[in-house]
Amino acid sequence: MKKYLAWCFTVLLAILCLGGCGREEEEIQSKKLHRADAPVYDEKYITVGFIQTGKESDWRDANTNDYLNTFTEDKGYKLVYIDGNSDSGRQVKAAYDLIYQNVDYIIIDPIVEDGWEDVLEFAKQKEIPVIIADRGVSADQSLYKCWIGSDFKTEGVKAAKWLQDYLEENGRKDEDINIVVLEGTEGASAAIGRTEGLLSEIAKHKNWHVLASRNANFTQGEGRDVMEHILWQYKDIDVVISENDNMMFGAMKAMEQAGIEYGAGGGIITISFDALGEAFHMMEEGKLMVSVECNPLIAGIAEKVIKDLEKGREVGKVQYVKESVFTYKNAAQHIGNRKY
Ligand code: GYE
Repeated sequence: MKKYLAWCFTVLLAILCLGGCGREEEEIQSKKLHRADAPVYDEKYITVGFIQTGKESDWRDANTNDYLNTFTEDKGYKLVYIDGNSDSGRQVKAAYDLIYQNVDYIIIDPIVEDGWEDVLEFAKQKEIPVIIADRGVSADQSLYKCWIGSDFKTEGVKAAKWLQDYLEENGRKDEDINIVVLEGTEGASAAIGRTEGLLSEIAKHKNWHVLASRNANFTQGEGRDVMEHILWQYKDIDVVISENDNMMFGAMKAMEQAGIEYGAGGGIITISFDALGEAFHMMEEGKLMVSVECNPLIAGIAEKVIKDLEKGREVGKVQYVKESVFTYKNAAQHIGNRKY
């Protein structure tokens, strides 16, 4: 009898263990591979999925290169780079794919703020940490580890404050000032914040008037097209504020074509954002009068976050990058030591 009981106990234990191990195995599988074609990443690397917005600007290229140079195999990373192709739906789908592939971390530069809740919820369920970088998302902060990027509203305020100082210095404080704004992609936090900052300051000046504020999608081509239309419509423009350098380069082409003067030498006052290489040349030439810096070097901070998370440390929820303001007066002095 004793022998029989011992036998029964052993069998029961084996069944329980098998059931338990099976469930565990199932769980691992469901976490690992939801699709037959999902790649299996080498465990010796930390696999980082990076979903970029696209290739809309020089800023974006600098930002992409920064990720490619930071998350390298010799430092122990496998970077899965995905080009969002300026399509927010494609970005969300890519996030699902990365979750199914069970990468270790996901970094997203979201094109627009909205539409991320479900996929972030899913990543959280699957315990894949997500870092939001550059532009933000409207989803609840509990759905991602942290956000790293620029204070876009402050950038907008800085641009308007520069204009105020410039007009004062040039005895134009009380003149009526007609402003044109070229906005970045609709729904993108870089555009939302900059517009908000600009408008909050513009509203403080009764003699400043916004003639037109139009979306040109952060691209040079659209900057040129939109500016062409604006120039047909309005003759008395004092200031063009472009929410990035590339749209301003396009707008400059449109002004040149229309024979309209702009820049430090006289004519339309030119203000933009980013302050990347080409903008410095334009400022040196006096074509661009000011560029509010937007720092694209975010990957190093993202890497630090990942290192901290690997060690089980807490990370700051909101992390701003450092940035400054450059003008046609000081560009020459800084151009030599610019990293982007
Ligand atoms: O200013 C612009 C770009 O999100 C900060 O996006 C970024 C903006 C940048 O394409 O040039």
